[in-house]
Order: sequence, then C-alpha cells, then structure tokens
Amino acid sequence: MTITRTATIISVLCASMGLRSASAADITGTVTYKGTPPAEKEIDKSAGEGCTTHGAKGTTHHYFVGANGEFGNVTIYLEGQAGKNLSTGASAPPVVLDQKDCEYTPVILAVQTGQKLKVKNSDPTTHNVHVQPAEGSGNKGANPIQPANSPDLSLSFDKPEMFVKVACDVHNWMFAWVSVFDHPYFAVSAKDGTFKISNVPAGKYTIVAEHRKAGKATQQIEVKDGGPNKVEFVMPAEAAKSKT
Ligand SMILES: [Cu+2]
Repeated sequence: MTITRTATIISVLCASMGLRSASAADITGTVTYKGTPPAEKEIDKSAGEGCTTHGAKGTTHHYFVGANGEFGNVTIYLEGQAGKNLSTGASAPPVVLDQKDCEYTPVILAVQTGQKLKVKNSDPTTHNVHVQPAEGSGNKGANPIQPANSPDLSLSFDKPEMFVKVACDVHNWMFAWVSVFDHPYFAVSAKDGTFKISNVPAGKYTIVAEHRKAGKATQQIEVKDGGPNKVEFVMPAEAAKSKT
C-alpha cells in the first residue's frame, strides 16, 4: 500500500514537473533508396570570389545515396505531435548551418520551434542568408548579410513548417532546407541512412520519412519501453513514384 502510494506520488510529481516517465524509449532505423536516384546537376562556382578553394565544380545535393542505397538527409518525424506544446527548443543546443566553399553544410536540417539555428560563414567571402518560409506559415522571413569573418548569425522559427528554403542571393546555387517541429520527436538520417529519435513515450505512433523530391513514406510503430523499436523505410514510396 505504502509502495503504491509512493509510486503514485512520484508519478504525479514527475508529471507536474514536466518530466518524462521512465517508459520512454528510442526509435532507431534506416532509410534506403531503392533504385538509382536522378542525376545531380553540375554547378559552376568559378564566378564566386572566394568559392573555389577546393575547385570550381560542384553539384546539387538533392539525393544523398550511398553505394548500397543508404539514404541520408531524409527527415523523419512522428505524426500527430504538433500543437501539443511539446517543444523543448528554447533549452535545446543550437543546430549549426555552415557556409563552406560557397555551399551549405548540411543542406537538410531540422529544428524545434524556438531552437537556435546558428549560421556560420567559413568562407573568405560575403554571403546573405535568405530565409524564405511559405506564405501563411507564421514564420518570419529574414535576409541578413554575413561578410567573411563576421560573427555567427542566430535564427529561430516560431511555427512548424516543412522544408523552409534558405538561399544565398550572391551565389545562386546555394540552397538549404530547414524543417521546423514544435516537438522533439524527429531526426535527419545520417550519411549511412541511420536515424534515432530519442526519449519517445511508449505508445502507438505514425512515423513518417519525408524527402523533398522522393516524397513521403509512412509506417505504424508501437514504441515499447526497452525496445527494440526499429523502423526500416524504403524510398521512394509508391505514392511518390506514381506521381512522377
Ligand atoms: Cu553565398
């Protein structure tokens, strides 16, 4: 009886303090691209002063696909979590976007609402960071100039939005896309196609893998304390394929 009451008091205390109960687990998985991705377009950086330290030739970076189909730069998230006031962005460490050799690194990012996006300029040249949210998204656009050797910029977003475009108007081949979530349950797949979403409360979820060009793949998952909670996505999803 005493034990039950103590446990109840602890769980009430945890809930009132906004702490997660012990029944939270990680979702891990992989994303694989099946088939041959469309060829990237070549870009010529020779017109950009300070852009050619490592050569003038580059390519677009739409598809990060490894030799065995490992699909990087895919954004994975739990559906149905928006609007629940779950963002921990204000206390989360910043996400870093670098500008190097007049290209963005990385080109696909994800942040929480209120989380800082730190923009660095590692180039000996000036960039502008043109943030272009969709109209009506509730996010504000920005277009700060960042000369060489200037301090990092700090940006943030108020509302959830997929793939907010960031571009440099000085170098018209520079693009990055930032997805914004108002909860912490998302990830971007690494170069080897793996991802991890941490501290997900036990329960049933719809999990989505989304890529700007390869579309969306969706799966159901029941997250259990102690796991393993693994998901394997294969893209492009049939629905996305039939559209093209
Ligand atoms: Cu630039």
